[in-house]
Amino acid sequence: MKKYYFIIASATLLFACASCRMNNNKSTAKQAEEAPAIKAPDFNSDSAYQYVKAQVDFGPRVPNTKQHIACGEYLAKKLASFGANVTNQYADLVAYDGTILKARNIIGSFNPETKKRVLLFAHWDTRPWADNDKDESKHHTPILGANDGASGVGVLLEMARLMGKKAPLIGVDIIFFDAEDYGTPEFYKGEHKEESWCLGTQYWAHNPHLDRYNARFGILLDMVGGKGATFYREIYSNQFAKSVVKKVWSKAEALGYGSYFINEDGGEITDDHLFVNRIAQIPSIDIIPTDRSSNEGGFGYFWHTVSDNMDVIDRSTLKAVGQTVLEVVYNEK
Ligand code: AHN
Ligand code: ZN
Repeated sequence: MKKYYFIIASATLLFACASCRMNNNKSTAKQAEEAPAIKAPDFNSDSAYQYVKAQVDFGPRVPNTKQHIACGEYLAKKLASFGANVTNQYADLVAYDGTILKARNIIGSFNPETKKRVLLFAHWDTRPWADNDKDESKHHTPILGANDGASGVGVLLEMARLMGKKAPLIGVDIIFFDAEDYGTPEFYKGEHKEESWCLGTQYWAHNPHLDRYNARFGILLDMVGGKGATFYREIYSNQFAKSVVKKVWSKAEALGYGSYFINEDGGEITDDHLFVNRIAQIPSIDIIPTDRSSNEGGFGYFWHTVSDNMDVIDRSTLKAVGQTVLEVVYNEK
């Protein structure tokens, strides 16, 4: 008799436990979708700003110059100091005019053993010509590229610093691509091909640093430091990676950065993400500004001009982009 009681009692207990667990699962399912896998760290915009400035302090980072070599060393050392697994990809790439560019893609990996990965990228080279400057005499002057080059890299370095202190659940690969901005200059009379841009990215997409490399998605940060920048949903990003656009723009909105990330379509931009999409077939988006204040549209009045210096960089924009992308990454599991 005693034994039966015991069996019934434990069966009841078991059942209660199971249903209780089921209830728990049900009630937390929705929260789990929204709650981050782990809490994202706080993006420090002063730190990011310093990483932008450190690059600009080298001077223009044009391929085949000593400033470019020195900055490449700095970037690889920085990633390593944050605990990333660093791979360098050196390549001789052919520019629109036949110039051979001694290029270096720099890859920093966190959680390298994990198959679940996210790819974050930016270009680190700067344009050899201020060919969009109002002053024609400046058209052959190399730009400092505080926004166009250093800003995306600066934001990713700050993210790398934070990931080194507390890793996200998934693996993250940060790639600093070279030779993005050696695309055919405006003043060139010959043919203008879109493949003259993003040479480092095209090389990597054909020759990834790891055999059969893959990632869930990719995010490109291009010119993410401009004062009052507005990021519209770029067309190729919509075409290749609509769900990623949604993920990022709705995260920005939820964090209160809706005045930076505008929930409207922008233009169609030939940029590093296009080749990651087309060649490597990793669904990737571009966070890139559209300046609707000027009638020209474009990426801001300082784009490809000698004015692209530290004066155009705003910590608040770095923060909006950095915190948004951080939260997206830490939300992956
Ligand atoms: C073109 O101007 C064709 N694409 C913009 C890519 C770019 C240049 N991003 C930064 N500099
Ligand atoms: Zn550029």
